[in-house]
Amino acid sequence: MATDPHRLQEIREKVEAGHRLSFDDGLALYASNDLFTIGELANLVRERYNGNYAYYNVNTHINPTNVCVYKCDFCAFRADLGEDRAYTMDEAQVKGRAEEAHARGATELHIVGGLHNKLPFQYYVDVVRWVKEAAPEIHVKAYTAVEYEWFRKIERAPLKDILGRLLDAGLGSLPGGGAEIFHPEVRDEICGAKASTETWLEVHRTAHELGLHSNATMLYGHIERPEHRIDHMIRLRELQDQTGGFQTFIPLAFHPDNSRMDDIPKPSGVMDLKTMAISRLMLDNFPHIKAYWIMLGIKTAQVALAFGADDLDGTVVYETIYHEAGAETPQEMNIAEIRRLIEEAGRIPVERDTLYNRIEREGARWWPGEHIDVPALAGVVR
Ligand code: V47
Ligand code: SF4
Repeated sequence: MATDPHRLQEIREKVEAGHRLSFDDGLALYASNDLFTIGELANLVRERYNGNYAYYNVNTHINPTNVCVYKCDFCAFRADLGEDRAYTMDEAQVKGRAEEAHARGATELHIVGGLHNKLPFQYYVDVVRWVKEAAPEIHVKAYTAVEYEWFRKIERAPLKDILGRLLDAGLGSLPGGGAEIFHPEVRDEICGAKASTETWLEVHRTAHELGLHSNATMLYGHIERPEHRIDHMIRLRELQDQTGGFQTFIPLAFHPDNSRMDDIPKPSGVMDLKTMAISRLMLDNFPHIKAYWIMLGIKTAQVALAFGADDLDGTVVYETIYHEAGAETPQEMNIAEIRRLIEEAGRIPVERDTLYNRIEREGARWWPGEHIDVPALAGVVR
């Protein structure tokens, strides 16, 4: 049933007063077809937190192996050991990528991959070490909570030790992958074998306790319903209230091609923009909301800058996970293209590093400037 205008007015009053939205408010927003009002409210919060700025970074992805013990229904990236498509990068390949990234002026390497049934934990530590040997100043954002859970299993060591060994090798922060949908009605169905919701949250909590920052994602547009999405956001909001360690929330649009869920159509433009906006409204304690252009498509990502998003992610080179699943976006955008998209959307482009320090740049040479603070976050009334 569509949401009546009085209900949206109630939500508007809460948003304008900086009051926290409830589970029911989130559902009412999803039930509404008034995309303009939802977008306007999200934009209000977006501008309260991040003004007219839109952030991007210069980064590259490394997926060290696609061999994975799990078989998540939505995944088109994984392979079995011995299959033709299966690969595992060696030291020279990893270092080659890091050197190339350094030469292009990248500030970040985003490293995630499969859970290989034969590789020891030391391999994953070495990947981080190889990158730092080849390009010491690059920030390593590595491994999802699902991978950390796997490392804990194969190494039979506490999470703090696992994270500690990776920190010693040069780990800088954690990406937000592996979250999918937390609600068991969906998680059990699409990826029940891998790290549970509780474990995902525990990994991020532990990382935050060690002083690391991390991101969080949500995979939407498949079998989940609005109540599962809102539940997902509220679980993240609760952890963020306790730790404050999350930087950015990234709603990930499901890409069906080559997956075991290829009978499901891609999420629509309305779904993409609603989810972006509702994320901004529900996650009142997250400083940033990212429109990951690789999966949203460049055009939707640009429009999302008016629907709650303040970040476009990066130049991204060598993206595999989405392209295996049918993403038609290019493998990379250059800095000039990203800045033009942002300016055309009426925003001010700001290059940031992974930890949201402004980047000063001359060609491939760069150095971090001041931290991008979001003081308005403190004003949320819970
Ligand atoms: O966890 C896998 C998703 C994630 C598909 O932290 C799919 O800055 C859609 O987490 N269709 C990995 N999604 C990517 C990720 C990420 C991306 C960009 C930035 C950051 C960040 C993190 O990709 C997986 C899963 O949720 N995924 N297959 C698919 N067919
Ligand atoms: Fe493996 Fe990750 Fe793909 Fe699941 S999403 S099958 S854990 S690579």
